[in-house]
Amino acid sequence: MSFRLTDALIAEANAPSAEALADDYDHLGNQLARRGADIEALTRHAMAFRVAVPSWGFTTGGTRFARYPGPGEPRNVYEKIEDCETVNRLVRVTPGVSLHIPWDTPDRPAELRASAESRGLFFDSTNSNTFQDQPGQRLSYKFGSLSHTDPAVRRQAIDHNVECIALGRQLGAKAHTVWIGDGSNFPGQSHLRGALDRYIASLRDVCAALPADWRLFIEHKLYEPAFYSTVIGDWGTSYHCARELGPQAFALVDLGHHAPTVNIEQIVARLIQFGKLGGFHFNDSKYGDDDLDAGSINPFQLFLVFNELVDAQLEGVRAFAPAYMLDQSHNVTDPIESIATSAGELVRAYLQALLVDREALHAYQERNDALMALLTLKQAFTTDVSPILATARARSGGAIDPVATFRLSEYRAKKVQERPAENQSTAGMIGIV
Ligand code: RM4
Ligand code: MN
Ligand code: MN
Repeated sequence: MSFRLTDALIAEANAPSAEALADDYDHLGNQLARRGADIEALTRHAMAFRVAVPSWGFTTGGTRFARYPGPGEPRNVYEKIEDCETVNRLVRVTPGVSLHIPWDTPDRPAELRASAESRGLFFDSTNSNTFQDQPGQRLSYKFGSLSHTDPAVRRQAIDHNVECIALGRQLGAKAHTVWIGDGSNFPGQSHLRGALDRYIASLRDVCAALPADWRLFIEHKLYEPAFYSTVIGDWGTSYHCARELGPQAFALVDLGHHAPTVNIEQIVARLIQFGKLGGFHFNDSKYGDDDLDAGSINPFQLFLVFNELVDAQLEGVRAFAPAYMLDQSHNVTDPIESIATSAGELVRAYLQALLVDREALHAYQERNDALMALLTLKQAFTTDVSPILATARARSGGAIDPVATFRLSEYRAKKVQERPAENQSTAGMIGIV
């Protein structure tokens, strides 16, 4: 039997801090009541929040240069599901799992689904990979995939996406995410309009394989691996494709996929307004697609994104059900600790956004009182909602302090015993064939 984080262990870890938490919660409740906010309603919102975890985030990610695998890391998708359960048991808001194919293709899908369900988890989406060649692959993606000049390569990439959807159906998923690395490295290398035409034509074939209750998410990214032009490089292109492809296609915003100065919350607002916001890959970024932990670099930006989401939610904007997913790469931390913490940072930003006095903000906007509008946002952003986060977790059976509880459990040390290292590559992406 493999080691699991039990309710008893979590309760034991919670016990010593329960009284102090109750005090802090009461104090915050009184403070918020003076502002007209109901702490119990906020706690219910925190308990109802959901974000999916990425299967590919449970092993050390590495950089282009090296990967330093941690001891006791999962060696396959079945062991990754154990770690997903552990995160969800700690934080109780992450029952959904996104799968990367073929990195995490199960050889026994029915067994994987049953294992996930027995742990209170489900598969929310599949992600395709046509940005690498796999061993034995017939045609290469060196010069692109869905937008390749050669129809045979495009067909191979389409077939891969269709296979991802078929697998997702077996696993009970309801969405498929497409990110491609297609683009060019030199001016003149690629016909810019032609490449986009070919991409859209390919995705039409992928869409034709989508079950009626599925959504297709199109993920844009500014650059990398292509360094001169990228076919789906910005939200405008993604939005155009989503419109072309019809009602099941949406744009997905990965927070790390924009130039450092771009106003991401405005992109979110635009996509909401146009009915094409599909969801998010949450992470944080200092320079580019850094895949750092959500809220670790720019928590104010994360809050401003949630401010747009809450604003739209309260207004009941049409076609508004964005999927929340984490997409991070953990190089120097334990992936379980990072993912659990990041999930908490999203709930934090969500609660802060719920605390915005929208009536006051609206009035200041109408009067063009820029300073008071900012201060209204800042009042919400600077409220320490930690006691709500901890209380929501504890009431759901989770940990008051997820990282401390995880460490106390010695989960990783137990997994070192259970998961003796195989021939793990320590090469970074540069070393991957
Ligand atoms: C890409 C993009 C995709 C992710 C891959 C691993 O930059 O963010 O969502 O699946 O990386
Ligand atoms: Mn992503
Ligand atoms: Mn990325």
